[in-house]
Amino acid sequence: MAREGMEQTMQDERRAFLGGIASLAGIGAGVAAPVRALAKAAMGGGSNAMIVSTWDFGAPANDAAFARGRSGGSLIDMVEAGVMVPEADPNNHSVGYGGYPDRDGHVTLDAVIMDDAGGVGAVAALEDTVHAISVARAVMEHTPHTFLVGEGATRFARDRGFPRVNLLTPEAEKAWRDWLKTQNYKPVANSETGTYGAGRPGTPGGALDHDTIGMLARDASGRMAGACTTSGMAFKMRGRVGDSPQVGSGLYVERGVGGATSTGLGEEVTRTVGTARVVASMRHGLSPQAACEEAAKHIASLRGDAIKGVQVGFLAMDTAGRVGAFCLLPGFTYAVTDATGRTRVEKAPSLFRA
Ligand code: SD4
Repeated sequence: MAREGMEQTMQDERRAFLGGIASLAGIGAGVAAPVRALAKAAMGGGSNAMIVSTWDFGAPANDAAFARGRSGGSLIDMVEAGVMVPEADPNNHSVGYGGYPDRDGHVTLDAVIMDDAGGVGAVAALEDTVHAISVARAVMEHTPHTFLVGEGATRFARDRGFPRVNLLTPEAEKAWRDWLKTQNYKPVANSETGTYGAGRPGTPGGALDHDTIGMLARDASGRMAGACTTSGMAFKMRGRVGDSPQVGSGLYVERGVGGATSTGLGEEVTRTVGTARVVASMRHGLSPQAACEEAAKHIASLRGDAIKGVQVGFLAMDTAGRVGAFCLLPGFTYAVTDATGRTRVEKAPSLFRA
């Protein structure tokens, strides 16, 4: 789809989404848990928020999130707006539109969004929809559930007015057809910072294999929210769900403590409920940095040789705005936006040298 077409689609989608919220707002008193969830989710945000997100391509996403806060958005509005940037980017081959498909040629998306007041929405194996994060938000705000998957998630997206979009771009289809010749599947560490867009080496954020954005936002009072979205591992088995949409694996946020998000080979995070572990360590007094290190070391001691060459990265922020990041292999980067809106990209320290 041409860029203009994508933009039009996104505008339509946003309108449909906002229309849904507006009609709910008219329902009045005596309603429904989903509407109460919406009220809770609207807390926090505004200017002077801090934002962190995974990988170099987190920088423009953070900027979008910060701008949404400046224009009066809540923390949930901010993290949604932020991760929508890579979701809509056809050059990012593993988040949203343009993501690499599964083995059977279907692009399937996983996403979760979470506030610190018990609000959670997630989707997995969602198809034909650009903004998985907005569908996850709709699950949180307009259903009594926390997680919809597969055909049900896709049908819910249609019912909520999210337009049907073919996510498989010609570039992604070509990569899949090339892969079919060998069908060699091996996750490659740090593919996220390799090439960005076919034939455009050297720009950050590309993914030949897998990549994800996880984002955490904290307002001046210490309230927090987070989002995580991905198309998961390229050429994965049909039906495979990674860590990203699972609360406690791809993302966890706890009021009064902080939040954490993960990236890398999802199976290694789900085995250990990695982000719930990071936040639990923070609750018990570890700094965000020490908590990320503890979780990565736990994976290493549990898995031994099985994680040779495997990347996992954790990124955490506490309610005081302290940030920590740690990974198994060198190469995991993350973007930090301070309360003035300045963004920098940092390299996380690693457990192993290579
Ligand atoms: C997954 N954790 O589906 C995701 C992929 C990822 O950076 O984060 N890549 O396993």
